[in-house]
Amino acid sequence: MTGIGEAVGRLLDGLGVDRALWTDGSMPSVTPLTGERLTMVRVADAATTDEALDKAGAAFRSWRHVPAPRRGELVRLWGEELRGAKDDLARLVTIEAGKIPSEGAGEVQEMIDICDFAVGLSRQLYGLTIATERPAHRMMEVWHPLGVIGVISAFNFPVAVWAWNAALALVCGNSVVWKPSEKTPLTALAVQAVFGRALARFGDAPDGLAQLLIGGREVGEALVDDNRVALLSATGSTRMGRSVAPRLAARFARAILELGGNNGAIVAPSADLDLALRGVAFGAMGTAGQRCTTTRRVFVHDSIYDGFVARLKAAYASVGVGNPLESEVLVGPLIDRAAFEAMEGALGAARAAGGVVYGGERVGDGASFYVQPALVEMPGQIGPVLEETFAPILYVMRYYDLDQVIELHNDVAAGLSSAIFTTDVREAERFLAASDCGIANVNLGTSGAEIGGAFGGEKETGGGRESGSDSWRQYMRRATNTINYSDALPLAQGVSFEL
Ligand code: UN1
Repeated sequence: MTGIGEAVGRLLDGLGVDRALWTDGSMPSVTPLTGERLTMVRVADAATTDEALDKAGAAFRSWRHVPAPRRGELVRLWGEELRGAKDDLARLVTIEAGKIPSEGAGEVQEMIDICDFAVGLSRQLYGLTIATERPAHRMMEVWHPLGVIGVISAFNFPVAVWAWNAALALVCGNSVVWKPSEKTPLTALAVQAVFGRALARFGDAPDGLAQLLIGGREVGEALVDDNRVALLSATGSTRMGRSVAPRLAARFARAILELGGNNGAIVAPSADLDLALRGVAFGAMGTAGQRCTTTRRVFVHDSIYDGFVARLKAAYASVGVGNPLESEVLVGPLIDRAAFEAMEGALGAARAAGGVVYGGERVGDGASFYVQPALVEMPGQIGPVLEETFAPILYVMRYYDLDQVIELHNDVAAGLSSAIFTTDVREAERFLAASDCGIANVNLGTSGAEIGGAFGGEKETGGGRESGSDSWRQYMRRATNTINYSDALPLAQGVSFEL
């Protein structure tokens, strides 16, 4: 094992991950920091998956009867354990997903935050009491646990997205089966071990309450197609969503889809340009452009275009790119060769469509893929600008009129996140009223949402909502109960049916 391999071994041992799970398997674990293979991870086969779903069903049938505040206690302990393991988990996120240390730590913080949120929620699974038209009747809605929740997560948020789903699902009385990205099995094993510590302290949770299934496409497909899974929450590409959504619909399963984004920001003439520069730079270059919320398009008003874009180019030219374990950089590696090739392809298409590309060069060589983030001045919203390329490419376009640019902003297939930089309250409100995205911000970038809000987007982003606000309702089923406490039987809508 190499230096990184040994560091990973120490981290996994320290977190108490069973060595057999990550030393003698058949699926390679690779770090994008150097491109080297670290270990061979054990994968679930069809029989293991089948058994896991049976166990999850049994766990649900028991857990659903545990009072919700007591279920919250498990999540409270989980949050405590995560606090203790934060540094180690963050380092693993850096090693496996390539995030810079502060973003690795931020991702673990998202897990802690959603645990806190879910603990409070465990005492707030409220339903409504509704006025009835019949005398001496009471009508109310009650929320019940749903069943087994399947979670498919992506490499770029290898642990937080699982926690968003699992923390809510568990306080709502469900069991969880998780298939992480094939690119990030080690962080999955690590957070599962940390969850195991909370389970041990909790004491009497049913076996199989939250299970991890590492494996390839077939494991994900089993979760999609199996009737034992009541709700599937899947994060990934729109292409993946297109295949998953009809299959879930065919068996009337619930779906939370969090798919592609093609997020735009508008920089208006009155914008605080220092703030806008930082907001756009973090949104576009942060996480090496590999967030679903990454800023991919920026529309700059003609009156400030030249000055603002010159400053943006300078920021792009000077940003530190490299191995975040070795030096203080802001941009780590792309996840793999395919990501690099997709970036090259998009830049080629942009040039062919009349775009002028700054940056985008590969930094270093070998088995890892570091790139200088690319800023591309485009003559219009054409060609690759219309698609999400999961890499640090920012398409820059000039605009003249706010209404026109808002229309252009909305004229893409995805609808996840959006932003405007302006100090003009009318412009801000016009944008918020018109943006067709699930997230719309003023004077901050498109990425880096807090867990308290509902997270997700419209159109090809899939329509699902995770994390805060009332997203929890998706993990429960609602029953409307009407109780007649009279000795008469008045029928609704004035219907008469006298025997
Ligand atoms: C994702 O990229 O799938 O808003 C999730 C953000 C993060 C979550 C991103 N809190 O950028």
